[in-house]
Amino acid sequence: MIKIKITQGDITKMKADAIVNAANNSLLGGGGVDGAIHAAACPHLLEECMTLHGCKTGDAKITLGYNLPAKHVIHTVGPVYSGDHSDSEMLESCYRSSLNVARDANLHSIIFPAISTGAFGFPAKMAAEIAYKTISDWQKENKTYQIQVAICAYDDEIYQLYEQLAA
Ligand code: AR6
Repeated sequence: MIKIKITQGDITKMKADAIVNAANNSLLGGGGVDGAIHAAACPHLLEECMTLHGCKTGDAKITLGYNLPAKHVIHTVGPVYSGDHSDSEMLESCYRSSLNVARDANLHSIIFPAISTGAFGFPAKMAAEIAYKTISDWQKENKTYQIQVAICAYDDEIYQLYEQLAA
């Protein structure tokens, strides 16, 4: 059965096999959820990120979680919203790549923030629909792989959008 858990709050406090970071191409930290994850994890996260040599938009790379309650961080890079059709494809690719990385690492729970909806300016409603649909499609394509997937809203607007999609 397809199931996506909806949560709200600070992803850095959440326990899972992996939380996803909405990073930038350098993977060397920034503001928003990226800054919060690096601050909570300890400097060893940055050291490990330096060995990864960045990440392309739409791709995902995994590290350990260090001091976070989550065992791993899957770093993905969302598109900077421009209004072009490729923005949606890139956002879809972030969710898909992160889930593939989690499966390939044999992880069984993952929590996503609302990638690209902060500093990168992706409209929240469109981003929520892409997140929900891409995760659902992936779950259908990977029926035999057991993984709990949660989407984490930070603010009320995105939380309401997720609730409406799940209804
Ligand atoms: N827990 C959960 N969600 C959060 C948290 C948190 N602690 N903090 C913010 N959010 P953003 P982006 C939500 O800007 O748009 C960084 O500088 C936030 O409300 O973190 O992908 C990177 O280094 C929003 O809904 O990521 C990049 O340069 C969502 O997380 C750039 O920002 C994403 O907002 C990436 O921009």
